[in-house]
Amino acid sequence: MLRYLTAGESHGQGLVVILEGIPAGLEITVESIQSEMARRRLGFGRGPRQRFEVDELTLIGGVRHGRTLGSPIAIEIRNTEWFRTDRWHEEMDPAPGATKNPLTQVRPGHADLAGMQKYGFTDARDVLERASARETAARVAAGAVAKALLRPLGVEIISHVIQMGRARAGVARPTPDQLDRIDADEVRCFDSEASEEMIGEIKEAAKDGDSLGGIVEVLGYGVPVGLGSHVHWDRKLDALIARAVMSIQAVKGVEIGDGFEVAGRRGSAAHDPISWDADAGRYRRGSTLAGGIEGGISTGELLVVCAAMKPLATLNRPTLETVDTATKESGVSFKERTDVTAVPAMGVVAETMVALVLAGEAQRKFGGDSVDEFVRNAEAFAASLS
Ligand code: EPS
Repeated sequence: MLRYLTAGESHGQGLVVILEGIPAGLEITVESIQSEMARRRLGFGRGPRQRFEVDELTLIGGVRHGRTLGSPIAIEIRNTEWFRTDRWHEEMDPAPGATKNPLTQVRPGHADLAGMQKYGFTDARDVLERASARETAARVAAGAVAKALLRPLGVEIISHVIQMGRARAGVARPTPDQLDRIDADEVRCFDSEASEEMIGEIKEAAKDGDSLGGIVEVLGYGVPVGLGSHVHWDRKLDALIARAVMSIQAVKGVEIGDGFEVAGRRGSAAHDPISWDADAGRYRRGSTLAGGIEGGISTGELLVVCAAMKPLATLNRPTLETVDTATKESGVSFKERTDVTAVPAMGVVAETMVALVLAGEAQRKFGGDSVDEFVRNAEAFAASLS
């Protein structure tokens, strides 16, 4: 079983992630994690932070001479702004003290108000620093390791933006060899015509000081048969993926396969037909309506997961009606540096969350203390299928 824990505030000294359950012998380098983290900073519509944030990371434990030891992997990601400027030193100082600028005009749609009530805070910064999507940088670092573990099984996980505001991409699905092309696109969209429309939408929203949400599709190629289980609710692969993806900041909807569309069809047209491919010696499904999961178990077909992100609740020109928690006077929410949209980055984070679930379930199914043992077990299981 794979476990991981992240710590750190958005404008503090940095983030830390500890990942336990990765077998020994997996090749990991700082550069391989860093290149995955750089993908998360992509995307037209991101704010100034992404231009100076470099995600400097240090492998603190669990890796020796470029290989995992089977022990917990600890990664530290320093925040550039903390180490290159003193802008946040006073505001985020861990030593005893108090802020001179409590944030009290709570932002609708953020964790601000509910978090202040729950934890008894009078300054929204006590909530927002941890609620911020900066934390996803640590998840992506862990996800880079999970992806590396899945690769010897032949699993590749990619994502692309299929909707940004009102602009919608066509239905074509990219394959793993086309990921570079997606990452080279300014909004990580596979459909170049739609990409232009999406950029237009972002520019219009930016002009108004507004924000945009959208939808990404995550595709898992080469997912082995048999991950997850039908036997209990908390072992179902679709449930585990839905929880993991829904946990991404600002994600409000998760869909497996054609989940919502299929609900309006008749049963006779809502399921993927099964056939036997004698040449390949395996079963095939004729479509991807179920998104590669039946009864909570992976079928070996393409894994399809969509995630819907709401428009960011911090606006460059705040207009959302709210109340000042100190005075109870109505007004608009406070202003905080922000992005116009983070949908392209969310795709990379969604890949990460799917990878972490699949790597955990693959470890549960195939076990192994070394990568060789893990792969050998997976291959033996695949060979036993008929
Ligand atoms: C974020 C607000 C912005 C984003 C940040 C997430 O940060 P700042 O307020 O420092 O400009 O850039 O995302 C990241 C720093 C990151 O690495 O993704 C928020 O409120 O969620």
